[in-house]
Amino acid sequence: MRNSEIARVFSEIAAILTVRGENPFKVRAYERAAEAIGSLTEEASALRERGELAGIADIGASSVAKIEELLDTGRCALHQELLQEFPPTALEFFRVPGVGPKTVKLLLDEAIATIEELETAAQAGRLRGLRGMGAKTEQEILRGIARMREYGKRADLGTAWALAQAIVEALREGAPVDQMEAAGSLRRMKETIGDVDILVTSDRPEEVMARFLSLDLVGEVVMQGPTKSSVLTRDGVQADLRVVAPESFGAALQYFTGSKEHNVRLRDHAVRRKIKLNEYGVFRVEEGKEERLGGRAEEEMYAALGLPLIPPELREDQGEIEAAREGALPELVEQSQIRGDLHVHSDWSDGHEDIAGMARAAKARGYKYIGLCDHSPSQTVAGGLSVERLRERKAELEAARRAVPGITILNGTEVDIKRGGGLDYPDEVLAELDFVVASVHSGWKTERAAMTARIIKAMENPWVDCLGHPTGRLLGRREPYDVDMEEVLKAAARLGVAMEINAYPDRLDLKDVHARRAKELGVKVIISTDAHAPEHLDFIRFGIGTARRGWLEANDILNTLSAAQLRSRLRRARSRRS
Ligand code: DGT
Ligand code: CA
Ligand code: CA
Ligand code: ZN
Repeated sequence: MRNSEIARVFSEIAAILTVRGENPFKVRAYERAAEAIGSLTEEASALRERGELAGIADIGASSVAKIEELLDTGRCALHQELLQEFPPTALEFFRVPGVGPKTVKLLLDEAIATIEELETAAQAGRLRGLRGMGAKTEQEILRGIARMREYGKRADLGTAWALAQAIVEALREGAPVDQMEAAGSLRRMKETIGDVDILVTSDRPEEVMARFLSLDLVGEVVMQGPTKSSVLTRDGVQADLRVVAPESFGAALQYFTGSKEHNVRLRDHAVRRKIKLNEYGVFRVEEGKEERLGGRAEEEMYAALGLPLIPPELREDQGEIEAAREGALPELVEQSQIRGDLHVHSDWSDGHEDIAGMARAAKARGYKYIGLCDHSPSQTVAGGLSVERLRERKAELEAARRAVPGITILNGTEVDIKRGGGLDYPDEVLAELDFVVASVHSGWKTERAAMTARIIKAMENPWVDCLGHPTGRLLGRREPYDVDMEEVLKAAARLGVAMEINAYPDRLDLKDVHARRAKELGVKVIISTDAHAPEHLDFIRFGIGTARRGWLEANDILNTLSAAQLRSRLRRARSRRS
């Protein structure tokens, strides 16, 4: 049994216990175990063989027992027992944005147990009699179902990335491949991925195909052929593999990277120059004759048009071809330029690792600083720190500074923005901190004007350095809250508050187009992972992808600065607001 399947069982237990109204801390323990298992870099079965399951943070003895039960029997008794009283089809309800545990309980009491039944009931106006529900809720539910179906077919970037990585590694080890690259929306780092497209060259294509179709992660073969096959993985994501000739690898990579809109625009551009582009190469067409100009390397495709290579993240037909023509492509930020992660949780709130452990993991990634941003008191379930606990944390933080030299640990917080725009710590407490991220974690349904005012009021606080995950969306699970982003960005420019690109793969918020607008308005961005465990620090690549899709360069991003530059920059911005 794979980690993702074990994690799913734990999440389902947590979901059902929530509906039963069990103690939130008990529920949270299962959620944390699910997260911990989901972020393991090794299979649980391997850890178990070495007797290391019990050593994983956030996996207690009872969770270890359940994992072993799952590994041995493929089932877990508690899970099965809970499913007795909870129709498995109703687990889908949790995937409908806007439907929470209270609603699920009401629905089950009414014997509504499938998405289809829920949809019919909402359409027929049969929900509005239920406690707390009106015609508006019915509309929200119907919209949520539509959203779920739309998203349901797409994987999040993190899942697709891990999958592509696993396929590439397996083929590199076990098949005669030469060149290999993932193309499509994954290479463009889009926030959700319809399917994974992998291209390879090989002089023994049949062996590559055979190996691909026999990979452990393959759930079902959808289509199989000598040069192209498609599979559905066990996670339900489709992956296509194409074997192409070496002299066409660059052409195929260009073509299958897309986007379709970019390719259409590029071909328009080519036709006017009597050039033909396709997945086999680039050709000059004159008097009915074709002369091959290239296709082995992707650069050749653009060079034939007199253009520099356009980075994949820009290929969305958003002005990139014109910019390339004018020599005005941005120098997109790169991972090597990121010098620190400024939104990291420790086990003082809901993280899985202690302060020194997070610092060591950041240092191992070449970082010069981290911002330790545990939650504030309102986040009771996420272990939000009271003022006393926040001050106690300082002692351990000092010890970690001594224990892990060579990296600056900023004493920070992720402070809640309360409903009126006030903050969850008093100003004199915030003033003691090196770095303050302010985030909305409640009142999602606040209407637009009030939400916008609430956020801007928080940004006016002199101690707030950065607005965390600015629209609060959880891809496929929760809609962004209704906020006037243009107004928020203008306020950020005026107040010198940075905007976070939260790299956690189900957030990616600010999203690409908002990041680009931020840059236009002169707003600085911070790319952070919101890491709750050391491995999460690697999510930075998804935040960088989003920043690149937003045309951002190193000087748009504060965490490309040195620790000293960053501190002085934050100090100056704070003094502007006080
Ligand atoms: P996805 O999978 O929905 O997240 O998005 P993509 O961009 O990966 O799309 P996909 O997998 O359907 O096709 C991969 C690329 O192949 C696409 O970005 C551009 C190219 N492509 C596919 N179909 C067409 C087409 O009809 N015309 C052109 N110009 N390009 C196409
Ligand atoms: Ca694709
Ligand atoms: Ca595809
Ligand atoms: Zn956070």
